[in-house]
Amino acid sequence: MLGQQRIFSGIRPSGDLHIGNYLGAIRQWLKLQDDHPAESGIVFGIMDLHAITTPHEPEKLREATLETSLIYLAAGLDPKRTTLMVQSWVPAHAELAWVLGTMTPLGELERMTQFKEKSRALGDKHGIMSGLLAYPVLMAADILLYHTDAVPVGEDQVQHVELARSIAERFNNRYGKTFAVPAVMVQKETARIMSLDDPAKKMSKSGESERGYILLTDSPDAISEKVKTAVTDSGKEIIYDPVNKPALSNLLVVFSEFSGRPVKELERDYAGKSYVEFKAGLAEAVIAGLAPLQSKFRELERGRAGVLDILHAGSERAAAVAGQTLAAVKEKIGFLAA
Ligand code: AQP
Repeated sequence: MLGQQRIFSGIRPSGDLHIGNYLGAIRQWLKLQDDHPAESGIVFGIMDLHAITTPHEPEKLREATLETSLIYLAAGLDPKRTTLMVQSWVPAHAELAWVLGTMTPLGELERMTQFKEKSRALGDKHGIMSGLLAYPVLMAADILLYHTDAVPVGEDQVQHVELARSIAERFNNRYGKTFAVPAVMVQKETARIMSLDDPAKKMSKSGESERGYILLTDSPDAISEKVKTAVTDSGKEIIYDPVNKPALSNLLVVFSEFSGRPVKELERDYAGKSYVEFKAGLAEAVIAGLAPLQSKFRELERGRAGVLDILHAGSERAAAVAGQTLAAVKEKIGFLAA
């Protein structure tokens, strides 16, 4: 029953946002905002507690938190229709995560693909902290606090939403119905935008090379340059074939999403043309597609105080709902009322 669903999602401010975050998450959120009445309860967070689960610099985190909120607004999220909040401003997230962590078997967390990938990447250099392992428990708390029905995410987060479902079911079975069991919501076509310099890896903020991602704030020149150097596959044909032409297929998806033209139509238009011509068209589409967001972003950057007001108001609204859920949880697990 669309139109009545409670929605929650968020992004961790671990760096500048890229077109994978935009196509996989934010664009889905905009559609949901349009399809739902304001009172249905849509919450989008800036997940700073999650950002400190990997190495970070304090000043950069503060800056990225503000920048992420500017991107939310510049992309078109409307604080009158959705609740925009900062995770660390609503202490119920950390409190509920502690409770849920006491009911989540270690083995379930160790099985998480993102934990395995990120701990491999951090390796011996930084060490692996328990917060990284507990990340999905905190994410479950984020989701369950708002009685969320659906969580719109990219593919890499699906496993975490599934874990949130089992944590909710476990709690409900033990203590009686307390949480809604959230459904995962994925936009199939854009669920996994791949890196421009390695189509086997997803585009990522913490990707090794800057050439792998296009930032939402990249200049037209930077976008053209990154598209120009994006890897392609052998052969000359411009066709969508994810198995044999993974790099080109990824570029076709990005092209289609930014131009609004179906992949089939692009294949027809570029039949017999070169990769150089194709890439020129792609760069143009991405530049034009991001232009409205970028100009709004520059305008918002000049009035940062207003943005803080929006975040304070949103976080206060979020805290009221989250506080009620947490109070019910505390009562059920047997904490003495304060
Ligand atoms: N490449 C992607 N394609 C589609 N969706 C993506 N998302 C991330 N990368 C892609 C989706 O964006 C939302 C926010 O993600 P996040 O920042 O909270 O965490 P992440 O998934 O770990 O994103 P990054 O960019 O890879 O960040 P780092 O490098 O810091 O870990 C989520 O809905 C995610 O699925």
